[in-house]
Amino acid sequence: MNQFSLTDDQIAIRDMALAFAAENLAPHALEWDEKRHFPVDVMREAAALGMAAIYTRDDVGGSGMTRLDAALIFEALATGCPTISAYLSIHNMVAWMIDRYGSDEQRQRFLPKLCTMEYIGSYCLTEPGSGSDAAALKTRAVRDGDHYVLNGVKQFISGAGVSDIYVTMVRTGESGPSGISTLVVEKDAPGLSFGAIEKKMGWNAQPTRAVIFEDVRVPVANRLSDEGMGFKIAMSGLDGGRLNIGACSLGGAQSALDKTLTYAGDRKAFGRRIADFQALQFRLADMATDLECARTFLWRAAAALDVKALDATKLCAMAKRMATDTGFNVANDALQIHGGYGYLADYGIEKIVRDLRVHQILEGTNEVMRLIVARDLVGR
Ligand code: FAD
Ligand code: 2MC
Repeated sequence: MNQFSLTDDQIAIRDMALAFAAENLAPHALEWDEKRHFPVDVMREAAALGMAAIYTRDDVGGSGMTRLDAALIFEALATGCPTISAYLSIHNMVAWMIDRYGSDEQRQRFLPKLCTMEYIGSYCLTEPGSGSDAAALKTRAVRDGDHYVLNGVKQFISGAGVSDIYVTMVRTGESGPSGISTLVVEKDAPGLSFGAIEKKMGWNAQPTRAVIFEDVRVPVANRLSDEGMGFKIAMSGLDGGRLNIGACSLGGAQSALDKTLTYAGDRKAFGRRIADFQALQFRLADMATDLECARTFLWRAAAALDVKALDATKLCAMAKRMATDTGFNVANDALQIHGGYGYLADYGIEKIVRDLRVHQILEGTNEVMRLIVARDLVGR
C-alpha cells in the first residue's frame, strides 16, 4: 500500500477521537478555561475508549497501539481542547514509563487503574533551580531500610494535587544524570504536599502546582528499574511526550485554521469577502502548507520511535520544535485574520493561541530541542 496513507484502522481511530473531541471537549473548552476546571470525569470517558494508555501493553488494560496512532489521537483531541489533550498525553507518558520500566508486580499494581484513569498520573522532573538542565535536580532520596526518604521540591507539575500517582525523578547517588532514580510516589504518602495553583496564560483547564516532599517515605518496591537509571527513564518518556505535545499543537492550530476559513468566507470588507483578498488567500495557503509539512514530519518521527530507530530521539526533538512553532504561528495568524474578534474570548481563537504558546516551553524548550539536534550534528 501507499506508505504515505493512513490505514483503515488509523482513520477509524482518528475519527473516533475527532468525534469525542467534537462532542465532549469543544462545547465546554471555553468554560473550563474560564473557570479553571479540570474535567477528570470527561478524561475518564476518554480512558474508557482506550485513550489513557494508548501505547501501554494490553495485558494490564492498555490499548497496545503505536506512537503514530497516539499522534493521530492527540491531534484529534486537541481540535476540541489542546489543554485536555495535552494532559492525556502526560498521563499516557506516565503509564508508558511504568509499563516499560516497571516490574511485573509494579505493572499489575499501578497500570490497570491508570488505564481507566481511576488513578491520574503526573510526571515530576522540573525543580525550582533546574528546568532545562534537568540532570542538575536536587530532590534527594536517602535509603532507610525498605524505604527511601525524600526531601525536595518539584516545580510546575501538571495535575499536582489531583493526581494519585507521581512518577518522580530523584537523586539517589552522585551529581549528574547517573545519580538519578525514578520512584512512583503515591498521593497519600505522609509528608507530601502541594504549592498554590499557579495562575497561567493558558492551559487553565489543568492545575499546575509545586510538589513538596518533606521526609516522604517511599517503599524501595516503588523504584522503577535500577538505581541510576532515572534520567534515561525520564528522557525516554519525553521522546514520546514531545511527539504528543507537537500533535496537540497541530490539532489546536488546525481547528483555528478551520474556524478562520469559515470566518474569512463570511466577513466582508471593502464590499467583498475578506477571503477574496489575495493577501489573505496566500496567508491561508501558507498556514495549510506549514501545518501539512509539520504533520507529515511528526508522523515520520513517530514511525521512527515505533521501530526504535537510532535517530528517533533526534527526530522527536526536531518534530517537537517544528510542530509547536508551526502550531503557534498558525494559531496566531488565525487570530490576526479574525481582526478584533480574534482577540475576544467568545471566538475561541485567543484561547488556542494562549494554550499553544506553552508548548514551545514545556517538555523541553524549543532551544533544548535545537540543542539535542545540534549535538547530533556537530557534537558537544
Ligand atoms: P530554564 O531552564 O531556566 O530556561 C530559561 C531560558 O533559557 C529558556 O528560554 C531556555 O530555552 C533557555 N536555555 C536554557 N538552557 C539553554 C541552553 N543550553 N541553550 C540555549 N538556551 C537555553 N515539568 C515537569 O517536570 N512536569 C510537568 O508536568 C510540567 N508541566 C508544566 C506545565 C506548565 C504550564 C509549564 C509552564 C511548565 C511545566 N513543566 C513541567 C516545566 C517545564 O518543562 C519547564 O518550564 C521547561 O523545561 C523549562 O525549564 P525552566 O522553566 O526552568 O527554564
Ligand atoms: N533516551 C534515553 N536515554 C537518553 C536520552 C533519551 N532520549 N537522552 C539522553 N539519554 C541518556 C544519554 O545517553 C546519557 O547516557 P550515558 O551517560 O550512558 O551516555 C544520559 O542520558 C545523559 O544524557 P546527556 O549527557 O545528554 O544529559 P545532559 O545533562 O547533557 O542533558 C538534555 C540533556 C538537555 C537533553 C536534557 O536535560 C533535557 O531534555 N532537558 C529538558 C528537560 C525537559 O524536557 N523537561 C520537561 C519536563 S516535563 C514537562 O514539561 C511536562 C509538561 C510533562
